[in-house]
Amino acid sequence: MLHTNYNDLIPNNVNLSDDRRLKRALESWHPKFLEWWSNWGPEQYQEKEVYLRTAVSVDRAGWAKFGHVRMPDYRWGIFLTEQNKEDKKISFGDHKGNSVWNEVPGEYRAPLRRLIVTQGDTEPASVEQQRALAATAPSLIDMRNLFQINVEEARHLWAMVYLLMAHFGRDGRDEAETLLQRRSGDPDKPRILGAFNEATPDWLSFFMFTFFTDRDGKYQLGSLAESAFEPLARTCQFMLTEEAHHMYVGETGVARVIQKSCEIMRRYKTDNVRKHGAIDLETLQKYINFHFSVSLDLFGSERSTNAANYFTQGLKGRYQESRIKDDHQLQESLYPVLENRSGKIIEVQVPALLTINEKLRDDYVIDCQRGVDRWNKLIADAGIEFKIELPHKAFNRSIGSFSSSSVSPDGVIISEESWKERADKWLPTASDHEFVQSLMTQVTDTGEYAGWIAPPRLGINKQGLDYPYVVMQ
Ligand code: BYC
Repeated sequence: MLHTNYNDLIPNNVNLSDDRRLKRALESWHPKFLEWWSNWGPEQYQEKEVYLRTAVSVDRAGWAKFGHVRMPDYRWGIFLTEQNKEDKKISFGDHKGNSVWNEVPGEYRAPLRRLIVTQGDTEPASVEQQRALAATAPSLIDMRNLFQINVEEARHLWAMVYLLMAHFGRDGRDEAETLLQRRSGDPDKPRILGAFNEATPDWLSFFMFTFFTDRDGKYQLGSLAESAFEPLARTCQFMLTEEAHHMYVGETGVARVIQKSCEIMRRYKTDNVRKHGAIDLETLQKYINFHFSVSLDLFGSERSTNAANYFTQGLKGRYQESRIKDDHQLQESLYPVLENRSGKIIEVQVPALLTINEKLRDDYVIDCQRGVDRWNKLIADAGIEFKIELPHKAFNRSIGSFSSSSVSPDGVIISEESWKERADKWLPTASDHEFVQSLMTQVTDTGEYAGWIAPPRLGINKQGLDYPYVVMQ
């Protein structure tokens, strides 16, 4: 047994020091977590000092403490957003108006466990997907951002493991072990959701992943933050504060790729930026098509009785449930979904209760579009005629109504042959991947950047761009 002072090691606001059973469970999980981190977390650089943000409390002063730290010494804490309402009420579903639950109701044990495990599984999965990227980091600040995201995803794993161990007894402890055993992309023990078994082979994919897939995280966590099971709601609220930085890394990362491409197009008066070591906007569009469609799948089917049950049971709400102006029970209302009817995409009205996944997906699409608009503004400001577009919701889907239809990015159902002929124009090909990979060389001099990406506008925590974000000696 490892003798560690857990009160010091795990910053928390859950009275860990008073809960001997939970402490014991975490004590036996902790070395397994560290073993997973050393085998499946970031490759190399574990001994380097990295300028990281650590949460040591949930208040303004404590949730973002910056300093240099070796990643294995990172303090993975357990935090729930403070509860400031005395008698908080459930805001949706059959139990609307009743007090929220601090313990798991027996009848909802299985679905709650499933939701927490599905959420928990994505966190280590993304760390596994990104583990080789530091070797091709385009700058020290990018390498640092990668590591920041990795340690925080691991903290999110801790957050879910805490819920499992504190509220699900023996089953929860077993699930916590299994979360360390599944592996992204492993055909024998894959991660639960599709996108988390895809490779993240290069930095363009990484920026796309953090823009599109982390944004699914924002919407899923936002829905779980509405849960009647208060420990889950408060845990997810706190996770959302960290998630914002991940999406910022994605959005600014893609913006810097665009900026570089536009600079080169203008400087050399050419569209052939590849010749000059930059990524062309057509390739960027293909990456967007891929990552957007794979992330849309993460919301589940358009019609889902699982989601309807989660909603009526009060386990998972809609995004910002309390701001929606309706009865929050959805017994009568309808919601539009798309369907393939005899080779045409048509809109049908479906009982809203069945379309909870679709509503969340629609909220997500609006949010993605805002980021795309900002990217397009950069292109327009550079005087270049090119418009990035999100593909149609039905394009390249593996889950839901369109999983067996071939659909073009502009939303036309096409034959399978036509799809095969044209897919290379829409999705990254092996040769696109090869080209992007050919640009991936590591740059570790402070304040220097790889040729395919512009410098960021700002450093981290008001530090300069030439700050030693990772100490390389
Ligand atoms: N891949 O009724 P349906 C994040 C299954 S990301 C594989 O539509 P449901 C992060 C489904 O399980 C946020 N299988 O599904 C981001 C079901 O199986 P059964 C992660 C899929 O339950 C970046 C069947 O298909 N959090 O945090 O309504 C870095 C029927 O489907 C998929 C959550 O996802 C798929 N994509 O919805 C790090 C929140 N989709 O019952 C982290 C928790 C569906 O036939 N999860 N299936 O065996 C959920 O709320 C729900 O599980 C889902 C699925 C929304 C994912």
